[in-house]
Amino acid sequence: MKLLLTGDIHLGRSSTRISVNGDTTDLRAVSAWRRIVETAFREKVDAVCLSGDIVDQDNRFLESIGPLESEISRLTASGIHVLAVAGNHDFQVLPRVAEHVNSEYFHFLGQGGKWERVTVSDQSGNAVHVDGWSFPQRYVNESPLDSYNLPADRTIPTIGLVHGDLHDAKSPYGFLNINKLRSLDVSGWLLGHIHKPELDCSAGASWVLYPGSPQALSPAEQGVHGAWLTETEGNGLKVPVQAAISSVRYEELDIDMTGISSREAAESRFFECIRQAAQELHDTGHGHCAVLSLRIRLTGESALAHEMEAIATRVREDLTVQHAGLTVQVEKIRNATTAAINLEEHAGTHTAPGALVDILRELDEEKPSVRAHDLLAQVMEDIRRVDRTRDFSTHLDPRAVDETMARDFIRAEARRLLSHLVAQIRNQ
Ligand SMILES: [Mn+2]
Repeated sequence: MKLLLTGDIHLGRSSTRISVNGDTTDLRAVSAWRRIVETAFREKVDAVCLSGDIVDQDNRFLESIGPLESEISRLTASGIHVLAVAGNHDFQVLPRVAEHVNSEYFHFLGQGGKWERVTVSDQSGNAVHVDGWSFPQRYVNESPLDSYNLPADRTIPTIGLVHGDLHDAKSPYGFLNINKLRSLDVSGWLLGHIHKPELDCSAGASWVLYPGSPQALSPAEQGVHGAWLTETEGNGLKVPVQAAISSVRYEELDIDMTGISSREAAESRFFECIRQAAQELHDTGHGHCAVLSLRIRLTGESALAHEMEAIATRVREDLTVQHAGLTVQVEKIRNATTAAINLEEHAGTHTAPGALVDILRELDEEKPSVRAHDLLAQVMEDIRRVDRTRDFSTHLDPRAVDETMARDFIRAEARRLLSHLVAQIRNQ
């Protein structure tokens, strides 16, 4: 049997921070949903699995109910099963949709936070269990896995559908422990909540998939965004494969400005790197993608470090690049270039710049020192704490906070501080 896997569609929303002159690319999540359904028909799947936050109840959701219901009906009328669980954004809406879609092929699973199993089969008698749990309200502080009680059946594949947070044990959005997921008799887990696609498929264990938002919705949602396909194989499920769906691709691009010493050279470097990014996306196959939105970070040491902000702003205003069939926009530029500072000169000097240089070095070591390790842990916790504050957590979708994010943050701040300290010393 063939299954299509998706979640976090957030019908009602559109890709944000896109402003390309004259471009008419459809940025709406609802259009991505229609492309997903087309993919389901084209791939002749037996079932479509939806892992929550299909509808965004904070954003024009009444307009989304129609297309959601009509496309589900189109699938079920063709004998394709649709299985859905609710997330924190659609715990109220999905039960209403379930009432309207009157088909034995539509299954709203785990209503009220109670695990529920539906077994679907094809005409040749192949079958798969689908175990699902739905958000009963917006916040869930206990782990949905604590109440998993469905019987193990190793004779046919089982897929688990649940919306929740793999990364933060204190999450108010249903913490899911990865080891617990792997220990249950389930062939694969389709999760929802985190918008960045994430596939964990350690050998010998069940795979765990965050399908990600099929339409990339913000500059934080980088990389390929789409839906996923899997097939039953004996009593298991194959590792899912991604099918690109999003009409927008957000990427971060570092441009190294080392050695650049004139305005003209800076502009050329800029355009050359942007065209190259578009070419690379084109060469790897961009599916439905029509807009490439770049968040650029200027790096390296340059004599023009202090002017880089102004140069970048001007280039950005003039910029419309059509390259390799893509419209390219520069959404934001961050200047992380530094004036040439000789780190050696300050290392181990028992001065403020010296202390920063030591921290920068310890962070880059393969095995960070106890101090660097503690600092990373502290910064990760600080970022999570800020993300959890009410203003952010109720309006923004949560993001995975990891060491790379913390390290980049510390490095950038230390560099910035170092430039200021060194400039002060020079000016004394
Ligand atoms: Mn969610």
